[in-house]
Amino acid sequence: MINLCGFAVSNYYNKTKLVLLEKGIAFTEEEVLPSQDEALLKRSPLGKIPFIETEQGSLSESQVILEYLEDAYPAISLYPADTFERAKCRELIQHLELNLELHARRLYKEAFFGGTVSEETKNEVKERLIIGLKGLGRLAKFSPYIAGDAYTAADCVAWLHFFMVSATSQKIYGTDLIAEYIPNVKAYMLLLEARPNVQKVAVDRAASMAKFLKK
Ligand SMILES: N[C@@H](CCC(=O)N[C@@H](CS)C(=O)NCC(=O)O)C(=O)O
Repeated sequence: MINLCGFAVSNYYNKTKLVLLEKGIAFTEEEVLPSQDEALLKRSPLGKIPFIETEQGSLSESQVILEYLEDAYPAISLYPADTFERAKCRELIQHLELNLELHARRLYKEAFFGGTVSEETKNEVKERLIIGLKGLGRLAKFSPYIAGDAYTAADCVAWLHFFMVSATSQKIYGTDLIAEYIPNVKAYMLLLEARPNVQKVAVDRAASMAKFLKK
């Protein structure tokens, strides 16, 4: 049985959880906060979450975990069968991570944690997010799913990153950059949110967020 460790405020945790749910893999959840405690560093090399524990040992890095789950549990596949299409699906995931999420994260301190971010950083991040969004717009198919006619791991990842980048840009810039640069995104998000497992992750995320904000 897989043990998923982390907490449901984290996009990376939710990405891993959604894929476990969509693939119908049995798993337990253990609430673990990131830290530099020696005990945690033995389970996750940088003290980050998420990580999973398997019978063979623990595994960190959400994308590596997704690839492992795909290899170890192929019965319900979240990647296209065709080799090139599989690569295109991974290309989308990589773009979402590198050209959206990682830029937006530089704003989280002010958007969600009561800190402040310099105007210079805000301007730089906005510029990079717009470049990333335009690039993603060139890659994404939305027909109706992001990689084509089948629901894939790239949709699991896109749903989470779009949510966070949208919330962050509204807080910092007063505008939803996702809606501005990806015109079909509203219908796309509604399509994904009709899925029971997406709904479960959203409900758990909201509960975890409320608990986190109370603290
Ligand atoms: N590349 C990692 C990122 C994981 C990550 O940054 N997790 C955050 C929580 S959302 C964390 O543990 N932060 C603590 C830290 O950076 O020390 C992944 O995809 O799993």
